[in-house]
Amino acid sequence: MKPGLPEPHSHTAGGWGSLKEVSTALLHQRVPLTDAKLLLHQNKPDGFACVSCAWAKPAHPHPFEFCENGAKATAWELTGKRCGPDFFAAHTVRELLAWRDFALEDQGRLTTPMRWDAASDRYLPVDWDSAFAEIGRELQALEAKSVVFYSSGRASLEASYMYQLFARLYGNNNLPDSSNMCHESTSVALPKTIGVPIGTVTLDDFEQTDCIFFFGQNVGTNSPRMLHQLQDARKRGIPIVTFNPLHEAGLMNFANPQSPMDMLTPADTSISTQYLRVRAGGDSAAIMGLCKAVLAAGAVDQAFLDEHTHGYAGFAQALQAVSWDEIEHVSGLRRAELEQAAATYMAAERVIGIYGMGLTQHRHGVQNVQMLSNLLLMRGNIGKPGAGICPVRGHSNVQGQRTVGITEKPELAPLDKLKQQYQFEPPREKGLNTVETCEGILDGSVRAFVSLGGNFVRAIPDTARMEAAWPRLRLTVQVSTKLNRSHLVHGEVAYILPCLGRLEIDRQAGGEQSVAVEDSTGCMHGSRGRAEPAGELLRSEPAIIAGLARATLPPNRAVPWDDWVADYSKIRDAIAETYPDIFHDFNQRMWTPGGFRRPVAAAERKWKTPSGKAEFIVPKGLEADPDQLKEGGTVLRLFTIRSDGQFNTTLYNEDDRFRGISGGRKVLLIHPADLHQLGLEAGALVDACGIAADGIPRRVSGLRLVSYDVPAGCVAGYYPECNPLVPLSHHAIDSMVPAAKSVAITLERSAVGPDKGG
Ligand SMILES: Nc1nc2c(c(=O)[nH]1)N[C@H]1C(S)=C(S)[C@@H](COP(=O)(O)OP(=O)(O)OC[C@H]3O[C@@H](n4cnc5c(=O)[nH]c(N)nc54)[C@H](O)[C@@H]3O)O[C@H]1N2
Ligand SMILES: Nc1nc2c(c(=O)[nH]1)N[C@H]1C(S)=C(S)[C@@H](COP(=O)(O)OP(=O)(O)OC[C@H]3O[C@@H](n4cnc5c(=O)[nH]c(N)nc54)[C@H](O)[C@@H]3O)O[C@H]1N2
Ligand SMILES: [Mo]
Repeated sequence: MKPGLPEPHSHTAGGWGSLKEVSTALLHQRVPLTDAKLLLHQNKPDGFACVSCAWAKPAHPHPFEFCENGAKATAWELTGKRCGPDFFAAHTVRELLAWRDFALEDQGRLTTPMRWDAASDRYLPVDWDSAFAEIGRELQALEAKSVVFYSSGRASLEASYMYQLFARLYGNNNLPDSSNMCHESTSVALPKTIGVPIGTVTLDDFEQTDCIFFFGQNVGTNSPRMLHQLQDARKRGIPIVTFNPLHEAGLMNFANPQSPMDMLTPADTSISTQYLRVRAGGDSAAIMGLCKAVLAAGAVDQAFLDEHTHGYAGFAQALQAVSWDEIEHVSGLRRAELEQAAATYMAAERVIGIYGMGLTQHRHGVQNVQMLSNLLLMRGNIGKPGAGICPVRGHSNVQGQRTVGITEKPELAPLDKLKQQYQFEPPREKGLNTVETCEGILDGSVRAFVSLGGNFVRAIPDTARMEAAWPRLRLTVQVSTKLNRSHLVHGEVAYILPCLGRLEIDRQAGGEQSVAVEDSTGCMHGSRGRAEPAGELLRSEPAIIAGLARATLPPNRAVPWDDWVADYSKIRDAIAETYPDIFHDFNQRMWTPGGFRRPVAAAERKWKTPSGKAEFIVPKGLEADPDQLKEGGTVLRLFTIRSDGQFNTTLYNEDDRFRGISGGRKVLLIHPADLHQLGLEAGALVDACGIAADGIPRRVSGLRLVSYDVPAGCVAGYYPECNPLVPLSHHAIDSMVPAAKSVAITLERSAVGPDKGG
């Protein structure tokens, strides 16, 4: 450890601290005891799929197949608190706009459909039929291409399928979703390299692997159930090599709260065997270094390269041409460290490459993923047991939404099939993704925003510009469980439509209904809600989509909205008809323990690329932000992170236990050498200022500096508090994922007083 740096945080992910956090969350949310017991059904065959992350659900689950954060997400949804008409009567929207995100969601579950009343600036209760009727009239009056249908990745396969059909029957492919801010870089990168848009590994591969490489994913906070697989791997003596600018607790040590022995013995399992503190944005360079070392050692799998790949010669040339100086400079890592990691890689026969937002949310987000694919391909580590590429998806059904047609790219939707199945002419024009939607709102070409879950206004870049443009929208419709900022920044006609969550019993004319979701490993699982609904007026997402569709679209006897809502197995039959390869016998197979897997050609070494081979892709350049960052001087590179106390824009609390941060989220983690160079001190309040090429001023005021062990030149700040600093134009080449992990900023001492808020 270098002198002058703070002590590393000795926190361990998991362990007794986790159990305490869970009971605190249940108490704070006033979850009734009967509902708390529901946790036993989480991620179990015949139970419900957790509403937190998308990590795989094993066929033989642990007695408690949930983690601290999954339990918190459950408590958050099963809360005893309610946000009904009385609450809205007591507060104008203008007043609520000054509230913190935490306070908004902490009002509890929405209970009643609400319509914004301009005269009183309040949301007033409205009945479902009048809500649907007015929204239908508004949508009919608008031009189809000016309406956007956003979805957040939590909605079930059934709801998502109905939603995409609604948009296409209405007349557009404007179906941006949360993955446009997340793993779209994966969905663009992998079809070009290995011919599938998703990862290739399953839980079985974790049992057979002999080495894991881990890039930019914070497992202890964001997919804690995966710690089971990592811990098992470590017990077998498998090396885990981690690339992350921060020393993340979950990647260092883990005590398994579901294994009493682990809790009683002080010796936690150490997770990473080598930890490389790459600079934010330095991964393409770091992986180039690994590949260069493999080439130099002559350790490629030549038979695999010859039989299965294309483009290796060009890639090898690029490896020879790149200098170690450049690799070291851009990655912030030393050649010796990278050679050591490469030696571990070469010593293994079966390697899994895992990654998250640290790779995807960059200008080179697509290239970063392709570089990982290049590394794995060099030694045949794709399409054999114990090896493969493993993007860790975010929301619990975000991968599944794409599978059933939520996409703005018409070529990815089975439009001819939909045409034949539903007797209509589907729109063929490319739709708007998240960034294009924002551009359309800014230039006035987008007039209406319909949202199936999520908190778009808070999740997107350029908060201040976007919030200013929002009121120009004619119509905003938010289908939600909890109050959030996207309800308060709204259009001229604005509705909040409260829905059931996945944990609740969904009673329809045909009895209690179940839904299905797809996990990160391409496995589909049934999910049955067990809690009493949070309110009598709530409707399910399928029922709300059907209500909107009936009120908006001309009658079409080929689309049986009412029958679907009465009995979701009929929606699944329709999905199976559209996608027989993936979903044949959907209703029979959905309760398979461990889920049923969709076909993943690359996992069998079938390459669905134009050349019929897996492709090596030569990187375009290693520098993270060629168009944005001036090296050195006073310019810092900000990467935005999630704390232990949040699920995306939902805040459970304001502390970040694993990183040892307390006293509010408006902080920047900064290296002591940068403090010194800038003449600032720990604890100082600063304004962070954007310095984007577009010249638009961007600022977040009153951030407290925390001296922290980040790579020099990089600072870390929380999402969404730092989103006003992310320029809308600063996004991944090709995938358009906002480059939230690499934003150029400068710091100024603040004029304002302290503000702990977020
Ligand atoms: N509890 C909880 N669970 C969640 C979520 C949540 O907010 N809370 N969100 C869900 C969603 S939608 C998603 S997408 C996932 C997100 O899960 P992750 O993919 O883990 O995303 P982040 O938390 O943004 O952090 C990414 C990690 O990358 C590191 N990092 C940052 N920049 C770089 C870089 O340039 N290179 C490398 N190698 N590392 C870097 C950060 O230090 C951090 O450890 O989690 C899902 N699960
Ligand atoms: N700077 C920066 N920005 C980022 C990121 C980052 O790392 N840095 N990460 C990006 C990523 S990876 C993502 S995925 C996006 C997240 O963007 P979103 O998915 O849009 O945001 P969430 O915060 O997950 O949405 C929370 C809201 O969803 C609603 N909700 C919860 N459950 C349900 C349900 O069952 N049904 C319905 N209808 N509504 C429900 C609640 O009202 C809650 O307030 O943010 C992105 N933005
Ligand atoms: Mo995400």
